[in-house]
Amino acid sequence: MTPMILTAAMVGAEVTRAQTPYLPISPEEIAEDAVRCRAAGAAMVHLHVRTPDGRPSQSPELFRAAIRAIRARTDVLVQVSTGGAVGMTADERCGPLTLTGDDRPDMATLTTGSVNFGDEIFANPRALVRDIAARIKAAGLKPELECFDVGMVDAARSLEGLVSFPAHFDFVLGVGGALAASEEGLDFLVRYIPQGSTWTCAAMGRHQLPFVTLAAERGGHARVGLEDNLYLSKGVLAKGNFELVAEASRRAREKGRQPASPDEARAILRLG
Ligand code: KMH
Ligand code: ZN
Repeated sequence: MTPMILTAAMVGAEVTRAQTPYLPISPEEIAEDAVRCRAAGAAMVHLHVRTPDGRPSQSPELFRAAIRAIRARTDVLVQVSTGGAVGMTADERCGPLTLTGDDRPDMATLTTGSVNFGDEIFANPRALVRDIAARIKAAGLKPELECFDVGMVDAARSLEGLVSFPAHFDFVLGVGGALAASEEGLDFLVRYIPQGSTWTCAAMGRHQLPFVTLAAERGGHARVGLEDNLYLSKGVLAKGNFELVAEASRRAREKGRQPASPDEARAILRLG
């Protein structure tokens, strides 16, 4: 069976220290948790960064500091967010794509359409999506196509030329106002993406860990972490991203899937 790529969405843009004291914010905290995530079975981290006082930022300098701190201690792959936080401009969102040389990320996310995001709107008009897709391509990176709803798969297909197919998708399920986290929804999406594409599943909140099991059974990959879920079990905060990765690894193995190493993830995702 194909090894299962576990991605740790470690920081996000929305979670606060008031919600969980275990959210890593400084480069050192992010690196420390990343080392533990790698030991627990993560092949990749999905990275957002924060200012020292915890505000979301897409500053290249802050990304550089976090990426250097991570790479000084572990070989985990680094996938940067181009989603940032609701309301950011395209230039802000693309900050981490400007990093080059040893600071260049391994991958970048690309959300392919606009979507309700709780009570806010995560705005991704088509021109903006094409702009970010072009910048990801120019940076020589492979995008992870983030689909919060079914139509976003169609929107992704329309990026032919800016995105190579078969591609890699991330099904983001259970965001308030978007596609719910349901087994039927997942099954539909798996059938619906272009043949030969790879996929990962990021389910929100209490759905996060059960969807690792569903993804493992279906030959997919999974994303866990504090960006999407704070709890290891009902009422029990995860004491770091690594605890969620460890539980995801256990679930993967239970279904006969070994957590992929970064090298295996590179090969599965056909990263350059
Ligand atoms: N923070 C969300 C508004 C991504 O990382 O590419 C967008 C997001 C998507 O997290
Ligand atoms: Zn994100």
